[in-house]
Amino acid sequence: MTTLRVAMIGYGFMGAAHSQGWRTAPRVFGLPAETEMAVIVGRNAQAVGEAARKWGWAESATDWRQVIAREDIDIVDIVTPGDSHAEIAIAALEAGKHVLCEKPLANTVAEAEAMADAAATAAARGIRAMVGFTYRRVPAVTFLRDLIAEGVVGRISHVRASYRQDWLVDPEMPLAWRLQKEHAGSGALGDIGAHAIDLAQFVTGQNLQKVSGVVDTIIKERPVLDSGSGLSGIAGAGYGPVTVDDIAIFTGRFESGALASFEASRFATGRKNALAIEVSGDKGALAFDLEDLNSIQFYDRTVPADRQGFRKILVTEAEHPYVSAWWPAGHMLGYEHGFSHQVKDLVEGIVGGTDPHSTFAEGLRVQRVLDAVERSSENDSAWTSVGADAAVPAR
Ligand code: SOE
Repeated sequence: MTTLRVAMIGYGFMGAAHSQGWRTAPRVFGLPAETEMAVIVGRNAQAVGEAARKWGWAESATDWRQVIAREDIDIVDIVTPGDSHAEIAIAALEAGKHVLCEKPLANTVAEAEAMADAAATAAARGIRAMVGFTYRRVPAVTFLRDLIAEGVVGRISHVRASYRQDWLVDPEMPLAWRLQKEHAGSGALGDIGAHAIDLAQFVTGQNLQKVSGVVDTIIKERPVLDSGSGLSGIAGAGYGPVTVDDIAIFTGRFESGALASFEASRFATGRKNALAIEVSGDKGALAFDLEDLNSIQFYDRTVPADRQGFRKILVTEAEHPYVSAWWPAGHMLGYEHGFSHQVKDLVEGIVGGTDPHSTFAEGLRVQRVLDAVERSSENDSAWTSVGADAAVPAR
């Protein structure tokens, strides 16, 4: 059995989540290749050394270019802020490494286009590239997608998707990298709105064609970070400008003509990590809520009227993807399991010679929607075309 040696670039929150996936997936799923957590890379030698020891990486390093040039590295896992995704991913693909890149794919459409082109070129050499929309890998989400594909809701008229958090309601929350456009590309829109957009396109199998939206920054200045705080931010004192959105609200129209409403907010007081989607059709409706991630809600209009109502379906049976590797029916999965499922699908794609979804092309599709929302907001919320990516199959 071959061994795939992994280098992870970055060591923040997603570094912890991805490390959990690399540690756990090989012990839960019968993967078709061995994987080794070879090296973790970060700029601060002491901090990344501590991360290596804490999360189980064999080595730590501070120069990503030197690491991706190593012959003994097969996979590069990018969990850095968005401003370095394109440079690292393209260099890794050109060096013949398989790439897993955190979402959103990039900070701009131009960067995402270059990454998708590099991935297409690399695919011809058997190199795989994947972007980390892990909520697709929650069994309940996959089941919701499969039911829609079976036609249980009929013709879709409306999709509602929202991702609401409240970690910025405190005005003294410091000016972290996620609040700086040059590092993050955008705010709630790209960070969590990207998940809502990808989810809506994934479960419906349709791409958004045009959007109309508004983005807003509620608190314009925040305390700059003490460089010793561990958060990558602006070293110094005083306050600095927030240069990204705190809230994004937009509508969309799918290629079928169905309408969608989206909300991405970091000011939704009381909502900690509330991703939710509801798909309404002429035969019924389906809904998923991350705060109850082991189940879906199904409304069936085809049963007698006195029996109609949203009913909860627990998605923990062994028949569902990923579930049988974990626990018996009714024993719940959590947020972290999607990262193990992501590792499973990537390794199987690499060994099987297939591009695991979500591909860079699908990540580019999401990037085009993000860009269109920002252009719409700059143009008095006018309807704005997402732009054609005919080659991107909506899953
Ligand atoms: C912060 O908003 C964040 O960590 C996102 O970056 C992740 O993608 C999301 O899954 C949880 O919240």
